[in-house]
Amino acid sequence: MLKKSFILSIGLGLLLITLAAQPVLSLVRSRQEVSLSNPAEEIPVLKSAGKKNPLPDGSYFIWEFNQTPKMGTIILKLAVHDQTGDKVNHLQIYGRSDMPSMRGHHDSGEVAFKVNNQGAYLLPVNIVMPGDWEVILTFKQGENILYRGRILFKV
Ligand SMILES: [Cu+2]
Repeated sequence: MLKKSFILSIGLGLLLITLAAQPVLSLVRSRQEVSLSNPAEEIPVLKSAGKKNPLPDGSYFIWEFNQTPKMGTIILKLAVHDQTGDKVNHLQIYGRSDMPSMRGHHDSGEVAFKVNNQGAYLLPVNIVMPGDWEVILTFKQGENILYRGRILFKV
């Protein structure tokens, strides 16, 4: 009789420990998810120059440089097309250039592309050192970030 209630109380104790551990486990899990969404490594690498890069709403954009990247100022050019292929320029697009191997040393900060009279988005990129470079693109509609992607290239 005594043995039975002893086993019962152990069982109850284990149950309580399991229940108490639950909120801690879910807390740990949610913290990991938050920290994973931060690093720049998470931003997808875009398809190469001249190829269609899809946006979440079914439209797409194509990027290219005005010349083979070299020391000095080169121009990054984007063409955004809607689902039917027409050129559009209602989005705000920002570019941020830097060298991934020495992040922060040549960081341009977020710079807005300017739309020219042919509806193309243009951004000057200053190449100050040979090596691997990136431009991180951010597409915004109002305050909402629609899309982020990065261009990798070598000088
Ligand atoms: Cu550098």
